[in-house]
Amino acid sequence: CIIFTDLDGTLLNGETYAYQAALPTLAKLADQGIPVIPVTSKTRQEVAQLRQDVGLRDPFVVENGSAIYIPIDHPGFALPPGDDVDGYRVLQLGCNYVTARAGLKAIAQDLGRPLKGFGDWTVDQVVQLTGLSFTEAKQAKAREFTEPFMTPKNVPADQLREAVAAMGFRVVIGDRFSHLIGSEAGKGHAVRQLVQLYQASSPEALPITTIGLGNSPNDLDMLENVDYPIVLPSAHGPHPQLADRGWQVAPAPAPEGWAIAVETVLAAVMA
Ligand code: 2M8
Repeated sequence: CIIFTDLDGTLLNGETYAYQAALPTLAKLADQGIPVIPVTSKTRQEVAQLRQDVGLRDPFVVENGSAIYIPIDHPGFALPPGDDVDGYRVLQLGCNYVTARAGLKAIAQDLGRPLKGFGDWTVDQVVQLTGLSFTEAKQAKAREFTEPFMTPKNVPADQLREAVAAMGFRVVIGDRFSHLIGSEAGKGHAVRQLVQLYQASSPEALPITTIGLGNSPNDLDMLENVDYPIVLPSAHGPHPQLADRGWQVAPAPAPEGWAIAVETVLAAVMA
């Protein structure tokens, strides 16, 4: 069994980024050897910090499925070929950050609107916009692949999507930020690749059960690629685009709802 999880609003509280209520469940999963794989729009530096804080040791997926980072001492499966960076084997799926930045400028020009992203803002401005601490905001600005930018209020979503596609990128449109992503990147693509790696190393090719947890439309293609998709609600309920799929909805927002939902689904899977 493998758990794939989004972070903001899913494992971490959407407003405060708190995760403490999930720690006992995370400790149990570690004891049982069940991998917990973050699949997030956050950067490698942000995820590395979180892994250290909560004691995760498994691979992780950064910047909306732009890259898979596998610790090179990871025992779960044989390392696939690739480059090593800072103790990780890196499987890059998306474009580089310089390409995303150039793409954002070109899209802004095409739309005739200024589009401002993390690369345009100081650390203090990112603190203001996100509520992250100074150190966390610095880690969020250390982007390698994608550019989060302020969602333009006066551009219809379809027009933004068209302009982005015309420049050869993908976009995940959020209420506050949208993310400009390389066309080959995606949470679903990364999840499929990781499942294949685990599956290839599974004794007697036993089928691996996958659980996925997410809270927003950018988690859709991750949730579509797991056996047990679970939707985390906010205080106002589940996101409308995830609510009508017939997927299980956690009984509370993150992090409490994450812990309850994981314990419940595991009891069912293991039974
Ligand atoms: C951005 O991501 C969130 C969703 O996770 C968003 O789009 O609102 C990213 O820049 C991420 O790196 C950062 O940690 C987060 C902070 O709220 O914002």
